[in-house]
Amino acid sequence: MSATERTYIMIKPDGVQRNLVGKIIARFEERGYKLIALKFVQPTKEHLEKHYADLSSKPFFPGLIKYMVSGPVVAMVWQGIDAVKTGRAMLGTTNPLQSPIGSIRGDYAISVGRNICHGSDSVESAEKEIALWFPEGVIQWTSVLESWII
Ligand code: RTP
Repeated sequence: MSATERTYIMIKPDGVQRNLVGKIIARFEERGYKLIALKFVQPTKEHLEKHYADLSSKPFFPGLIKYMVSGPVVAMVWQGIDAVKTGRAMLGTTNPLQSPIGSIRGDYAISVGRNICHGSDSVESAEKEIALWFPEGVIQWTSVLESWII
């Protein structure tokens, strides 16, 4: 387990349109994760087909792409201990109806086809997804908070 583990978290179009961006970001900040990168993106169909390539044979794939292309998403990288696994736990299960109360999907969603957020499912997936969504790289920065506290 590494303190520099990174995960890719994305607020899907329904999360943006339901004004849940601030609440979702707050959960990661409050849990103790460090925001590494964030941007608002209107993804193309081709980009989403790459992101969801593993699901291309699933019957829900065309509907998934249509949903994901329907509006802008918030693309983020979060860093901290066990970021991938804990990030997924914070999101909840794929189907919000089975997602525990207290998880993002369990608190804010009821439909598998409109489940608000995405989180990488492994460290390897996170690396691929971060490269796909942030080909420009991320800003390297260090907190100088301690020097502000006098
Ligand atoms: P995500 O990749 O979006 O974080 O979701 P996940 O790992 O929890 O679930 P995955 O199986 O990778 O499915 C990706 C997204 O496809 C939609 N989906 N629809 N209609 C259906 O039965 C169905 N199943 C999955 C969801 O939006 C899911 O998040």
